Amino acid sequence: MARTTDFSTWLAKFAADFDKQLNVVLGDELSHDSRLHQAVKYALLGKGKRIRPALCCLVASNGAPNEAVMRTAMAIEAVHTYSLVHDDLPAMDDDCLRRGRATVHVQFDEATAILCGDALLTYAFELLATVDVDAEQRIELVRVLSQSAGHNGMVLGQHLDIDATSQSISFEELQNIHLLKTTELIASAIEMGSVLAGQNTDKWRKFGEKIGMLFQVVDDILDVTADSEQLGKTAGKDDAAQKPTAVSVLGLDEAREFAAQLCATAENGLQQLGVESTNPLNQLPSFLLDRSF
Ligand code: GRG
Repeated sequence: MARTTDFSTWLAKFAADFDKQLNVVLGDELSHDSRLHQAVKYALLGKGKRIRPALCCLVASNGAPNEAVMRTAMAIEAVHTYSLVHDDLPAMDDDCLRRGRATVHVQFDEATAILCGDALLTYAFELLATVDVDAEQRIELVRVLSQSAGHNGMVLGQHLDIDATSQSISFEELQNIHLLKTTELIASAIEMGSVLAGQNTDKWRKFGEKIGMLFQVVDDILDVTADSEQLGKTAGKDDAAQKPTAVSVLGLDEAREFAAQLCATAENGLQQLGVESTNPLNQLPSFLLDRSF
């Protein structure tokens, strides 16, 4: 438990630094006096956990990012935030609460929320295009992020997730949805960190897949065990919307056991990657397993 608290402290500090730098960049690059720019800033500067940018920075630079790493991390967060804005729309999950406040279509309007998501997605690639690294690395960053977010990644996962609503699906089918909808982007944040660090991207990607799965299984558990205030989003939503989840398919106890197994596998993966003992990444799996928000 003490190790989890340490990581929480580290993540809170990282998120505060990240938000500060993001605020400056958005002030420079999204300065049009329009509802669209207001909506993008509202969505991006909401109180997110910043897990994905943190993972990129931890792998790229032991958590002490330079400007190129930070810009890459912002691009990943922009894609993630777009997915949340669009997922909350009436045509998808139809939610009114996100990051502890009104969703973008409730705060602004539906057309602005759609355009806000579009702007965030394209802005992510504008950010990446101007990351100050070798051209080959920059192209690799674009490849990894576009593949994980797109038609063979998160968007496909969202489509399959919508199709699976009210259906009875197998654990394997559920895992495939989780892999696409959630894990792809988390694993890519880790892989992009390894691209920036010039390390073996395949090994990091494999570790990222365990972390992404662990994140989603715990998300499914929290949906039934935590309340909306803790989560900053509507709790109990999966059950109400008849979404298949790790809990609905496996049951709560087995889902917890599965999460614990994923945590152990991820910890083992970290040892094999030879991560420095001072890197907070060592505490990440147990933090994700024990998180309550
Ligand atoms: C609309 C293309 C498109 C995709 C949507 C993100 C998503 C895919 C759906 C949201 C519902 C959901 C359960 C997604 C799984 C990923 C997930 C748990 C997202 C929430 O991530 P957190 O908890 O959010 O890191 P914060 O707000 O902390 O950044």
